[in-house]
Amino acid sequence: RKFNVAVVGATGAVGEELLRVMDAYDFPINNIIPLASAKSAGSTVEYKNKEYTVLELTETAFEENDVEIAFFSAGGSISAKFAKFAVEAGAVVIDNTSHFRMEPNIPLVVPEVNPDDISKWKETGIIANPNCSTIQMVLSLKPLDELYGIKRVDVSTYQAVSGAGKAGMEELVKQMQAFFAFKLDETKKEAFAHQIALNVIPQIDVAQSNGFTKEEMKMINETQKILHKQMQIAATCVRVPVLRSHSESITVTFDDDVEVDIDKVKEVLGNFDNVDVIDDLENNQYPMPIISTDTDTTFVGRIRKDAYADNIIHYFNVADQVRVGAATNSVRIALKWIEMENDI
Ligand code: 2RA
Repeated sequence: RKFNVAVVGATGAVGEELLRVMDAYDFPINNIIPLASAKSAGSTVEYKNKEYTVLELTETAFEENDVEIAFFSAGGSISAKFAKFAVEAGAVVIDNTSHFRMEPNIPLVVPEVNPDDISKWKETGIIANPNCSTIQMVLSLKPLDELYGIKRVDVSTYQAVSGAGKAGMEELVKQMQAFFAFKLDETKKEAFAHQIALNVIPQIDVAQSNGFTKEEMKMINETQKILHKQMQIAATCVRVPVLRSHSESITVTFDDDVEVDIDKVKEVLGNFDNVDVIDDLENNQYPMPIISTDTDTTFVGRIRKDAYADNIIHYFNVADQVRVGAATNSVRIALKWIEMENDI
């Protein structure tokens, strides 16, 4: 069985990547319906060497094109306005924005971690894709929680500019070019509040009343929802001048009575689906953004026991945020949904 698949936000960074990932995964497609704002309508996108014309996103576009699976990646306000029309047309919506994530009756899914939650899709017709920095973190937290039981997580992120879309990537590249032309002061600062080239910015998304940012609260709330556990979490999210892979320095505190066996920790991480361990410090081997970019794998390394407490470990975690953190996770959700709901 093959499906009519709409991609809302088809000309954005994640929309374009969705098409590439579906191609790589041989997604069972009958027809692709790329949808975008009136501004982008009429342009074309490519799928399996064939060009498709981008149509304007309208309230009737889903019904008119018999859409069965609709990926949304055009911002929260677009999902808020248009997802219901896709559902009314009979499609399952896989939403990559933050709009629906914390609604209790909408599943928030990383297929390797909480696949069973997908069955809840029937209540609303919508499955939410978590925030990119959450996805790569829970992929490593899940096997660790199963092994020992996690009490607390402290994470600092080093997030790539692709998290702010194509505009973020272009801004970094332009500022780097301007630096070499001695014109950095003249470049625009639109995607980020400050210069991002040769800098790091300890703020992603807007301030919250508790002193955290919205990105940090997403990591906290979404992780608890996905893992079905109210563990303590503190996050500090930082933008760095890297193109498209997020890195995370993670400290995990296990339950009080745990005595960590670090070899066992490495074993369960390495055995988990789509997670690889690269961990040979003496030979300078560890995960880095340039290793994970353009891959569908979350890499972990620098795995070590705390110098003082037997129940604490530290490690470094890296993944391509456009793929693992967005497009690939959405495609994996869709493939799991097809398997579960269509008996394939
Ligand atoms: C960022 N988390 O990196 C966002 C994108 N989803 O800005």
